[in-house]
Amino acid sequence: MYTQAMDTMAREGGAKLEKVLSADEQQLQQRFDARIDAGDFIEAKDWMPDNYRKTLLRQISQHAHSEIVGMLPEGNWIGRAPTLKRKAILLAKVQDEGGHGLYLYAAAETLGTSRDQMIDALHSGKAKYSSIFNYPTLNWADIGTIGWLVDGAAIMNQVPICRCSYAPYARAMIRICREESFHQRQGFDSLLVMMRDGTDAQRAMVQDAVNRWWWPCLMMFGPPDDQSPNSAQGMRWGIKRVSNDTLRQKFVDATVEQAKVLGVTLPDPDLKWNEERGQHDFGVIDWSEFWRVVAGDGPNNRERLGMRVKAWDDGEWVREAALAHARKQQTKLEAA
Ligand code: BYC
Repeated sequence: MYTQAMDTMAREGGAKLEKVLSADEQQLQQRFDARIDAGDFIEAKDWMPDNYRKTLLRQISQHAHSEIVGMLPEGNWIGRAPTLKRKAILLAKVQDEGGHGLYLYAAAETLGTSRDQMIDALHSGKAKYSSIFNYPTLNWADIGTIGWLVDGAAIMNQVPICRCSYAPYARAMIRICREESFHQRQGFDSLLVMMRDGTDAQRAMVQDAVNRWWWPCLMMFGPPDDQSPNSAQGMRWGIKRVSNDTLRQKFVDATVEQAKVLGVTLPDPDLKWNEERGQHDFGVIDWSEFWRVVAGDGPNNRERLGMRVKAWDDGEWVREAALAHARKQQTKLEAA
């Protein structure tokens, strides 16, 4: 049975009360559970339990916010890209991230929340976005490293979401993953050029960027499974298909091989192949840093949110102009 655990309501006094479902609701719930069991996709018009809707809204809106805030650390390097080719690639990538945010806001809107509500939650600091975007981009090698490691981690996490039980989210993810794959490759290619054809100083820049981004990238997958409050229910509902720890391990195993090709060292003395497990062992992640960043106290949280709010305020005239244009078109249509 799915959904039982979250379909309980807490009484004010603390005792739990089972939400009483009407006979019709019980039937709908059973049909929903059977569809999830059978691996069916749920569409926006289908009945769904309130907590399934809430969980999806939480995850999809956070994901959308991550794409939008994720434009900032790379966006500030567009004007400083070393060549025209790299500038064009970076422009396209940052634009893609904006597009991903919009597909995802649209997917979240199908669940009944307006885009304005979601954006208000982001700007007021109530909504989360990925911890990774609260770290600074100090030099050009950071941009390649974001593509290689951050987008690499994102793909690892996002490919299973293409099979998420909520169809509008799954459909959005198929398009997003295709583009993320290009993002990862361009990052790897940019670092490979620096490592193979660059100067010693450029190679040192790459190593320094990898040293700074490696651990925060491992944190992107979320807390360990036994400390992840949302995982069990998310997995039972088919929202999450693969656990945080499994994805993290897969990312480590894939990345070790790529690091060898690049000729960089991953900054973890405990990273080594474990013959028995057929996987790499790796060092202990500093989860206190992760929770600090998630709570708003990372190196760049305030700057990112401040920039985001400023971009929104500065863009007000564009939104007004677009609305005025749409109204004009509508009046013309009605008059024709
Ligand atoms: N950062 O119970 P858990 C990108 C929160 S963007 C911040 O495991 P869940 C890209 C979590 O929300 C990549 N918070 O949660 C863009 C929860 O708090 P709430 C973004 C995190 O949902 C531009 C609490 O910790 N990708 O690709 O089962 C340029 C407990 O966690 C993080 C997505 O959003 C974190 N890293 O699993 C380049 C993918 N991790 O909500 C690249 C979609 C956990 O209860 N999201 N928390 O207050 C997911 O797959 C899942 O939501 C997560 C977390 C795996 C992230």
